[in-house]
Amino acid sequence: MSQGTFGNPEIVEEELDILLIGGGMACCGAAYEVVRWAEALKAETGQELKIKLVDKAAMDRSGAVAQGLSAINTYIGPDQDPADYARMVSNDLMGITRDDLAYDLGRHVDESVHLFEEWGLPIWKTDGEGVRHDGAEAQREGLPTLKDGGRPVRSGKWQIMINGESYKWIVAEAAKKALGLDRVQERVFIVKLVNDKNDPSRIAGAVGFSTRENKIYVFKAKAILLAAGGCVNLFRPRSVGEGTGRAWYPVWNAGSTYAMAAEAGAELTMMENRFVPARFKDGYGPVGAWFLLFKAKATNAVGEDYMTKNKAMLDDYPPYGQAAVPASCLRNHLMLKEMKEGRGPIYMDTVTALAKLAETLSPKEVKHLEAEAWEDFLDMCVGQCGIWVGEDVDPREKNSELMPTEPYLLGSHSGCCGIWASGPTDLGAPTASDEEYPEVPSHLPRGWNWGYRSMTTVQGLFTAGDGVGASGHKFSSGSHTEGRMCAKSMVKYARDNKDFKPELDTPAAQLAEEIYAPVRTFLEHKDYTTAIDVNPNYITPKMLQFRLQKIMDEYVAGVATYYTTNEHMLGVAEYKLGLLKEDARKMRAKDLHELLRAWENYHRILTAEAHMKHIQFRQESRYPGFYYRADKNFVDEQNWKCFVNSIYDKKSKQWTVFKRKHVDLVDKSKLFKAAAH
Ligand code: SFD
Ligand code: AMP
Repeated sequence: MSQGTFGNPEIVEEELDILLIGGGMACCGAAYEVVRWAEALKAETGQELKIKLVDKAAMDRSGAVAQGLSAINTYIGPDQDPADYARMVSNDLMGITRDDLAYDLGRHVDESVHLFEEWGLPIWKTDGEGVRHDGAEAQREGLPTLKDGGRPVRSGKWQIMINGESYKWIVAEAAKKALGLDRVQERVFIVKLVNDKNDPSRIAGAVGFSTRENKIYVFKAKAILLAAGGCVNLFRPRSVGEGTGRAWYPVWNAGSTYAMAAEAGAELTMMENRFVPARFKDGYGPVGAWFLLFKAKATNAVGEDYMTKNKAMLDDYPPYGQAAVPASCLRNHLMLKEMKEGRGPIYMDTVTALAKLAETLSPKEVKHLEAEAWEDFLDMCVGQCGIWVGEDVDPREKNSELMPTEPYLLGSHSGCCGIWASGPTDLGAPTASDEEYPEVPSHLPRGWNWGYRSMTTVQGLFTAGDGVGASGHKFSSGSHTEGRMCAKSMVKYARDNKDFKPELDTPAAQLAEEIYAPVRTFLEHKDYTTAIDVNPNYITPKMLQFRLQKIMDEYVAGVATYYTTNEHMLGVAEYKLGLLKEDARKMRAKDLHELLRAWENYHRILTAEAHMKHIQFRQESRYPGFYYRADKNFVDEQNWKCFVNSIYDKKSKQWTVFKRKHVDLVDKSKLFKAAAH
């Protein structure tokens, strides 16, 4: 076999049954679970499945959990109901979520958390006397595991505290151990999915390249799980210049999930949604533990609690404003009023919170608490510690600034954009007639299930975690759970389609040429100038990314306009994105790293376009605090309490955007009866 050179890569072709794209929480869940179902299938029928996982990075530290986390944000526990969870998800996302998906997740997620603990993840515990122990101490003292009735330390209603610096290592280790290293291939970036030659509504494979060797990979597979995370850096980040590279969600989540699914013809949903987290300024440090565990309040510059002061603003958004816990976007909405009217900076009042806690705690406990505050950052956002050290912040003496960040697109955290996915069979009615499925309650909506849990509208293509739209608040544990669900249904799909032989709709050599186009562009033109970055024949991926970020920031409701846009600005964005797409074909790649950057940008552009189109289509401002359509600055329950979905046609390069009916499966009135104001 030839070795391949930069200009002439080796093409490696492989035939599989199941391909997992990504090595994050979702794919780790799938990798662990798939083996169990595949072995059962083999024992039952003798059918042996060829399975592979490819990750563009190294699984131990890839994806959003790379740096670690200090809380698992979704753990239901014995005292709560999955329906309560579905209610919370709906409320936080302004009423438009799929209750079937959230409920299903809620009833399975704890199993993933129990597995994490079994694999060694230290989980904080409350002992019989009500004393809190951090995870390491709880392990040392032999406190019972969650599975055996151990009580976690809740930072909030749904969140539990962990010692999570090595969270991803632990989860990846279990995934690799289950799958076996020969079925894991790291540092392979998947560029596109390939549809079946004989049936374009089916998936047949995926192509990518090695980020270390001159190799192109062409995979054929019956079933593919696409779980490559959300999308970061499509907007100009607040951190530029000396801060470039810092972001809240991982910069290596480049929209691959949404772009590749769209190009394969999968229906997307709620791509207008975004998440704008309020974070500790500059370091993007997490706030959840401060708000929920330490009971801190956020204030404006003169110490006023804007959630209390501006409470009446919530009345503009019935019924969501009346919920006991206002949605994340509404919390931002109240904060932004202070910033826009010149009463910034906004502060997290750490001083008062810690002083209050000290009133009831012993000095030893206070010391421990202080260590916890640092550890919250050390576990998942080390850069924030650098800022506290650099700026001489002692949280007992000095409050820290909060800031709403640039927008992020994701479906697993406090956002719900993503792919339209098939729900559970026993909750959402199948598309077939009621007579065929008499056991399925018929009051549930049709069209939310088409046979295989988590399959997209492209046959054989599955998604999980950030990929699944119209749900959200799954977080790390829920994404892992969705991956496990996918594994089970993919094995079923592979069994049901045993004789299907995928055929790629494009020859491997042509696909390879497409992937290496930025390399060709570079090699052809590099000698035209003496400065490698200055050349009229190509654009560097870095410059192209700046252009994308500028368009999105200034016209599609980025930080430049306090998250505000309108029909006219969106029109300009549409035009400029069109030009950018043309120029994207001239991206160069001077090495494999730039080839990665080039294709990441390509994925970002398509994701950005979907985001823009959906905002353009939805004639209201559903998420005040995340974005405002100044020309439609209201929530219109009558006409827009519906999903906005879209399909991209890769041939014509056109989007079709349309409404899908929304139905509440879980009674939401409970949320509002409990309203505190
Ligand atoms: O503080 C390709 N998250 C939190 N979850 C919690 O449970 N608790 C928390 O405390 C959380 N917080 C938090 C969180 C994330 C981040 C970044 C911070 C803080 C700073 C959220 C979870 O991490 C998140 O929900 C899940 O990780 C989502 O899982 P998944 O599998 O959907 O995405 P991933 O883990 O990012 O993995 C993506 C994988 O895809 C690979 N990849 N591979 C091949 N080809 C391509 N083209 C690819 N593109 C990407 C990646 O390498 C990766 O392996 S807090 O805010 O609340
Ligand atoms: P964060 O650190 O902001 O990502 O938050 C972690 C978890 O706490 C998520 O489940 C958030 O939805 C939740 N959370 C954060 N801040 C608040 C708040 N002020 N009120 C209620 N829930 C919050």
